[in-house]
Amino acid sequence: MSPLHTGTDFTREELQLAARNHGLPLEALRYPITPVGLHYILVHYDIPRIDPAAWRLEVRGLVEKPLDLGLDALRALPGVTLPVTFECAGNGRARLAPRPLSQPWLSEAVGTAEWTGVSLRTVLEQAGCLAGAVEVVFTGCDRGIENGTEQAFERSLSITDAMTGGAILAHGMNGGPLPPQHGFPLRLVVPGWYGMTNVKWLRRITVTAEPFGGYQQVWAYRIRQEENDPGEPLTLMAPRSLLAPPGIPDFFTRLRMCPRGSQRVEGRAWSGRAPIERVDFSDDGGSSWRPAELERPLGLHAWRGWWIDWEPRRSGAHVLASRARDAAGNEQPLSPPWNLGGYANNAVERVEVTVA
Ligand SMILES: Nc1nc2c(c(=O)[nH]1)N[C@H]1C(S)=C(S)[C@@H](COP(=O)(O)O)O[C@H]1N2
Ligand SMILES: [Mo]
Repeated sequence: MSPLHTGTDFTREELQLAARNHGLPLEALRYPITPVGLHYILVHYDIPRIDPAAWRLEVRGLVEKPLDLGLDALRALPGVTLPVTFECAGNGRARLAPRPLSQPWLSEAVGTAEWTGVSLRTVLEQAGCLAGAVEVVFTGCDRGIENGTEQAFERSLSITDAMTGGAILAHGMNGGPLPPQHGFPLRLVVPGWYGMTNVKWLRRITVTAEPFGGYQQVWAYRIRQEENDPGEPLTLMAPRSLLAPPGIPDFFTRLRMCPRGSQRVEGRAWSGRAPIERVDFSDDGGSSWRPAELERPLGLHAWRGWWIDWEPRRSGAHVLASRARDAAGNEQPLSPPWNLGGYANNAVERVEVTVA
């Protein structure tokens, strides 16, 4: 498990990860579908270079008919295209104190793409799951070391979530092929779940009779308060909202400068648990709130646009914030929920601006 860090300084290893895994530049919240190069990226190990002509997806384990599918065979199956919002489970980690040492996201590990592929259910039905199947394990081509043990990046879903959760085996993103950093030639996309579920560079799908005990399933990506606590697995994304910071930034501090007078503040809100029902806006750091306007939903599993016409009442410093609530009554907390891995911090974000 990640060691904890109490200082406000960042370590060399955190800088190294932050330079590899970039976030969504927050001004890109203005696009409903995130342009490919602006979508956040999280890669645990190295981005593998894969020869599409030699690559096959293997379907193995408790199936009637093992499959070996090439890219052309997958593209020939009935296709689905769906806008899906991804958020890394570690988003907001760098705002926790003490801070778990890992990828130091502030709030930018989010993006929405239009994923094209084949329904996972179609492929599993072609293979035919046998009686006794309980889980489906997804194995990537990338390899690395966790806690001293070499492994592939692997995650599982219950057979029910795999068959009925609307998951896609995606070979396309925003109308083009998957770029290498997003999982070329094939990745899993599970609508509503935190990002780690969406295994990239898929190599094998294994139907199993036992729950999967791999590192990314039983050790990482669990909400726990202490080391020997087995914890609760991370699944569906908690509600969250962000705003595209208005005005212009100072180059180094990125503090914002805004004009006086009415201006439109816009942002996006999402939840993997239920549709977004309400977004409130504050210009006094969360002491008072006003409802924002909501755009028409993009899709059942994509973020929802919101906006408000904001007229600062005076010059000087203001702290802007937004707070989302979903139809199941889940609402963003005002302060971050702490856990050992630094996951699922969906606390209200505060953006300082100076009106001049
Ligand atoms: N094979 C593999 N799949 C992976 C990862 C990885 O490192 N290897 N990272 C996961 C994590 S933690 C996240 S948040 C998402 C990020 O997807 P993206 O980089 O396409 O935005 O991919 C997931 N799938
Ligand atoms: Mo992630």
